[in-house]
Amino acid sequence: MLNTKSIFHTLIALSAILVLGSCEQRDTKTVVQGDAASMAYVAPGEYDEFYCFMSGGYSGQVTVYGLPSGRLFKEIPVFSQYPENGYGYSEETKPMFNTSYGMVPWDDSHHIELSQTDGEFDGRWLFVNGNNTPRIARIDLTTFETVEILEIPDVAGLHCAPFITENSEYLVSGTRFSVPIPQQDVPIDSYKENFVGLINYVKLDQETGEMSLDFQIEMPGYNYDLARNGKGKSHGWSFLTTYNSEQAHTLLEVNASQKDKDLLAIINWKKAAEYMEAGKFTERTTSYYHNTVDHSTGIASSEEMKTTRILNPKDCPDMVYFIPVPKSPHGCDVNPTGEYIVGNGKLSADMTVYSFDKLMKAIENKDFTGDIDGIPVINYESGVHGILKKPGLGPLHTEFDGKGFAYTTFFISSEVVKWNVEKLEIVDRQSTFYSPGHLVIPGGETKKPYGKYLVAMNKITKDRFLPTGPELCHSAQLFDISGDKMKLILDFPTKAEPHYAQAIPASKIQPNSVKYFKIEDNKHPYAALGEAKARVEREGKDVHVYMTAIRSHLAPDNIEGIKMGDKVYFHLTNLEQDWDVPHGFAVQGANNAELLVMPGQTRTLLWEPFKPGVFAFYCTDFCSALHQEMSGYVRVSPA
Ligand code: CUK
Ligand code: CUA
Repeated sequence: MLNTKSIFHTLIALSAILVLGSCEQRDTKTVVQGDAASMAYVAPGEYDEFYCFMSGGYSGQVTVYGLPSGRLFKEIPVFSQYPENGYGYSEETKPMFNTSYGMVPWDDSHHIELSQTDGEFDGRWLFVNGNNTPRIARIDLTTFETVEILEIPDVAGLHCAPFITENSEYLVSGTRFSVPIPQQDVPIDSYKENFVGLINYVKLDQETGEMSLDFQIEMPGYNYDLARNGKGKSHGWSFLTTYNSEQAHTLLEVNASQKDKDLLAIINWKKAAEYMEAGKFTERTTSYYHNTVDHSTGIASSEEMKTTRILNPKDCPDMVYFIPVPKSPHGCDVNPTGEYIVGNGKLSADMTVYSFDKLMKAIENKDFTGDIDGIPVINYESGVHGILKKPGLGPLHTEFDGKGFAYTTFFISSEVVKWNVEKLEIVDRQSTFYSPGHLVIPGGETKKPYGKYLVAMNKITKDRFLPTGPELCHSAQLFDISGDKMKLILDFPTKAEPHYAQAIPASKIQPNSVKYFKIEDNKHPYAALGEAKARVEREGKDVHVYMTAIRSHLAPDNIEGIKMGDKVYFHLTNLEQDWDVPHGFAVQGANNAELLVMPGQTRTLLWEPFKPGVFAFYCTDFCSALHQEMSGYVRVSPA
């Protein structure tokens, strides 16, 4: 029998071969079926059937695609500045980046999560994590704008986030890296004594979707990787994969993968909520920011929060459990009925499927093999439904089609495998090009998957598209899964590196999409709600230009009286009340880029004159036949 180390080295060697050598072009002509083009074809003027939201990975943003066409509709800026629409440059949006670490205008986003009602997507909000500087953002799906960002305190790498419960009660997240809490200057090799893991429960306001950090559960210093919440019968429970149960602090000699098994954490969050009610928490002083956009003004502002509430499993019995999971698990996915939990061990040759009923029985019978820091460890055999033997190499993520099948990506062997969850039988496998990470089936993580399509998001692109220098777009591949066999029907490029994605029927979003903001609802303090109100007001060194834009002029268009040392605030209100008529604004030498203003909205550009003279400004969005005439001058005189 191979020992674990040699299995590990074999896997590493295999992956090295794949990465370095064997991404040779495979003949996909035999894979793509004759009618593939018509299956992915959406005729001019027709709409796609699904919206597909993809995380942006290291871009920190979210992108919106249509399925089955694979057409890119929009990039929604979330954690990073975005020149296309001025997000993070305008005075209204800058506060979105405030954190307890200062202003952080670039992050890494991995997982998106659509809001749910009764275990199905409801099309109201989209949540996404900020991985590096731990945060969760909320996007309003009527406007496709980021409207809220909540920092999560005392964690490092909020990778395991944000996973929603079936009625959008909570978003669950876990720290990827355990760290000293509170942060302090300690030797790194004091990891075992000083480093702590936290699992965070963010409560959602059921009406507004607004997030608040309800409580954090103190956990052993492991790495918490991915989570899913139960549904149906398992509603009320969270499941999280962990790795590095060795608590190693250096990966030299693959410290973190010595053990044969890591642990799956199982949390009864309803019980946790009861402990909160009963006051079983301790309050800790900390600092984190909550940034929200005021609905009536469109202005973001930040509030610093100073305390957090901690539940410790030692004081709260029957709240947290562990069960062994094959080594270095990554994905953790719950099937539509809520009965099966799939743990994907990246470095294990097999996949373990847990049974919720069996787990509950084991807990009831106290079928434990011991405990870790007061957290009972469930006997592995008692919780397992079965093992899917040798399905492929490097299983990462699993989604479901609602017909009893699971689909798992295999990073190392570059394929998607379809298997029967109940019977643990493999029924189909198809190559992907190359090395898929996550995959998405519309509704594939909900109680009622829509099935039909599967998108594999590949980590390696190599030769799939025309080369664009060293930086290649990432590659997504669309499969038709309506039949017994998966059919590859389309390759399409993606922006940055999508990790997870979710897809929802267009009918759940399209009817609610806002076409413009109503001018009478605009309560921005510097709005000019009509061209007659356009004016310039001076307050000491601050000059406020109340500017309006409507096809086809900017008012005022000649501005004088500005002196060196002034700060000029151009508050541009777009007076249009029609769909698809933004106006742009750019002023020469602006130290702060440009603006793009949606109909009915006000946006502000801060401009600090750099030398005396007369400088041009103009609209940047070709808005009418007189667009080129939409311009003006600002005169700057010596102080
Ligand atoms: S992760 Cu990237 S492939 Cu950040 Cu969910 Cu698995
Ligand atoms: Cu407004 Cu061009």
